[in-house]
Amino acid sequence: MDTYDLITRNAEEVVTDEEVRELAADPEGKRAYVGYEPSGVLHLGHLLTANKLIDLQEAGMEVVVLLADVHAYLNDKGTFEEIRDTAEQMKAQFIAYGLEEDQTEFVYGSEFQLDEEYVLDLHELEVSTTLNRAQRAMAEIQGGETAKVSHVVYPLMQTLDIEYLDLDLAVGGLDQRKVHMLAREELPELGYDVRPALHTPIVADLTSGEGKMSSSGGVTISMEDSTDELEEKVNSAYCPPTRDPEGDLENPVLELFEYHVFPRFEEITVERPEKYGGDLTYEAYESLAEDLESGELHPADAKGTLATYLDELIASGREKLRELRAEE
Ligand code: NAL
Repeated sequence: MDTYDLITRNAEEVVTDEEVRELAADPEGKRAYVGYEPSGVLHLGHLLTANKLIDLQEAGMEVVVLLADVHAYLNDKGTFEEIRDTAEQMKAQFIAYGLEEDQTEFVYGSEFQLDEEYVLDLHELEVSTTLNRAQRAMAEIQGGETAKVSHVVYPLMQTLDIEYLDLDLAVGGLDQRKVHMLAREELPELGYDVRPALHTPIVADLTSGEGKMSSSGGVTISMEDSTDELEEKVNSAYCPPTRDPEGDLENPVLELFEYHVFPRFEEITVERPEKYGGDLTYEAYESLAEDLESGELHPADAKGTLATYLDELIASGREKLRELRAEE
């Protein structure tokens, strides 16, 4: 695969395409990052951006994972000590998933965000940014609670991190786009360079095909799921055999194949008894999607296969999580 295609595959948006093309022309040693508010258990939402980091490593870039402990603290996710503990667990699960430790730089936000120079730059950004602008940037991340002062500081710090981690590309889910747009506007105010951003899609809720998978109340697949739980969740997923004519609903089963399974396996095999036509193998997502639409591939077989591959993907992270919990 061509480097630009590898860097941008499964991206919902790149800002700007021209800047990313420039990066793709000379990716060696360029730095990309994703930041995560630490959480004790990784779910598929985390793994979607992790897959992108693996693509970028393959393209020759250096990847930085920011364990955003101070951001989680600002977003009221617990005591600082609790957040540091969950960050450790998160890091261990990422490594188990395949972000190799010698190729990935894991950085805690608190390692540099409390330095004098950083804090003074932050205050300068607070002066140059309107409250309204910062609130809008944060709306999708914070999800509708009454904004606290911490919620407007948060996107300003995310903006500064792009400079302080010396990054060439900011990566995040589509819910991060407004923060990255703010960063593109505000970094030049401080005399810093504008950086391109790449956004991954938000996967639809598994049972309804609407909204986002990681939202509370919905069904989420995580490193905590046993093989049986995972199978049960995938089997109850919304999987219409044909595309919704209105186009409002996504097919979460197909999305999981596209964003999670095909990027990590060369070839997918659907095991079927001879009397149902025997095994099917696919090297590309499109051919599987076409077979589902044409009726060649039954939704039940698609789900069974999806569950098997997802189980393989989360197996080592699940094992790691169990080890960590046994130590506690
Ligand atoms: C992502 C998050 C926090 C801080 C960051 C700093 C730099 C780059 C990315 C960052 C977490 C993210 C979330 N806002 O919603 O999980």
